[in-house]
Amino acid sequence: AAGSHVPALIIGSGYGGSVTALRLAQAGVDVHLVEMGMAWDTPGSDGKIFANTTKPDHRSFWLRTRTKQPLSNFLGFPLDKDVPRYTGILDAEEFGGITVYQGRGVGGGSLVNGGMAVTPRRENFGAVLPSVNVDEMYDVYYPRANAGLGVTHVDPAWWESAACYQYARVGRKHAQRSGFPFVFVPNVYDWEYMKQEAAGAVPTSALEGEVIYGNNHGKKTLQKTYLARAAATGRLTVSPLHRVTSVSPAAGGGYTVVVEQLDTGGNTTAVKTVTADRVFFAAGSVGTGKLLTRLKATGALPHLNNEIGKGWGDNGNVMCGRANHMWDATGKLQSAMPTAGIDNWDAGGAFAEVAPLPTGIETYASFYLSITKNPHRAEFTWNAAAGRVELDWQTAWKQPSIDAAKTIFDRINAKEGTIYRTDLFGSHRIWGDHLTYHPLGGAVLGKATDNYGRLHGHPGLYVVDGSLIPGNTSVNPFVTITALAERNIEEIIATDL
Ligand code: FAE
Repeated sequence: AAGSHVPALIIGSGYGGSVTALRLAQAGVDVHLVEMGMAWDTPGSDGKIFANTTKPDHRSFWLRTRTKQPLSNFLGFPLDKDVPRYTGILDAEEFGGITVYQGRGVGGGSLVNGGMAVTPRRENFGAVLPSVNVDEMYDVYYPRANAGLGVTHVDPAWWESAACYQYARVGRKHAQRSGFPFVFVPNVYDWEYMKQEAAGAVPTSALEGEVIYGNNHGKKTLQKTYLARAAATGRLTVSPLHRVTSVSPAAGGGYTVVVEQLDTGGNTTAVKTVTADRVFFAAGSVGTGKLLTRLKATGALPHLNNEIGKGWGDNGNVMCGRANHMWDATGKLQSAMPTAGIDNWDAGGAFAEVAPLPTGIETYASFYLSITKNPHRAEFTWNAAAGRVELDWQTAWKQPSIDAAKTIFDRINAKEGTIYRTDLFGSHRIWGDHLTYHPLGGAVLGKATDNYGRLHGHPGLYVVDGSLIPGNTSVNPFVTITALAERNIEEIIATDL
């Protein structure tokens, strides 16, 4: 409603926003959470909330008329198809040199991600967030984040014999035969549920290939963890299908926040104004980076500093597949939740997740998403003539990531006598170097903000999401985003409220 006033408004409901909502609510603050995506709490006509990975429909993509699947081809055939334009769950946001995949809805990226919940190796943390106390992170905030997210390890005995992890066991064999450290990776999926799936006792989700368009069962998304606990305080109000378009200082103190209400076709049906004492930017690296860049450039928030929009990176993401011999079948049943990685970070600058390729048929393929030590950093800038924010990432900047990934897969291919797959990304390409799942940076901690996420120049504005992290986390990012949000909000509650 026009003219309403809230003590705390949070923009976006991913990891940073959900942690902030819970801790503020527990501290007695009434919280208003504004999320541009849908609530994802109501089944469609098929009885399911989320669409299957192999059968994308209107629910799958954010305001597109044609799917843009990360794996665009299979056996040389294009997979994309027309779908009705809808406020679907996965946004394939295109910039000049990169497509950035992001979750849209209450729960942010937790709705679409693989659930891999990885804490970086302690000795690598200094390069991730150099101004943050390492002991505090590993003694207090990483444990708190892992507990809050419900992170657990797969039962190794079950894993060794489960048909759905044959692909991961082949991945381990090949990694170890080439001398690479193979590591188990924790996840937020409910392993007991997955065992029941495998036993045929419950409706399948991970074992049905569900992941990037949402999981109907089994995955502990933020809806089931942080946001459920925040709601239970009675102090949380959530507005789905509401998009923040402006934040500016209010005459009587605090900030005026302009919010557009959307329908499921993406049309604006109402424009609302709210005054908030404090505003927390949790729109994700791209959402927060774009919003702050525009608000600074257009004079809405004139005192933001020149670090706004900078330090953006892709966490060095690059994908590839390998073609195995016939005796190394990876299984026609593949759990969509990865459990394992190949750690060649020290020697080659790459940490490769052994990823599923849940097609429902035997592919003899091993598929990997590598996180690599890529030094390139891009910047968001305001294009006034076009009225949009641009990102100057260049496709060629993925070359260091390809080189790093090759330190693992060239060696495995040489050892096994195998080759790369060229049928997954179109045009006979080996490398999926056109995308990232892990956008990071844009309002970097200690640069655009102080050491706890307070934006310079405008008291009462905070950044709490992945845009604080300067471009790389050395592993999958959401545990680090969560732990950093836990650290920062504790300080902000103690000092600012
Ligand atoms: P995020 O979760 O993106 O939340 C931001 C929210 O803000 C979204 O819900 C937006 O809709 C909303 N929003 C944006 N702009 C506005 C606005 N103007 N007004 C209102 N709302 C707005 O941010 N990471 C891992 O650690 N492990 C994995 O296994 C993994 N797999 C992934 C797989 C896929 C396919 C994808 C896309 C990502 C994956 N990630 C994974 C990355 C992870 O999900 C991501 O780093 C976090 O979700 C980022 O958290 P933030 O809180 O920064």
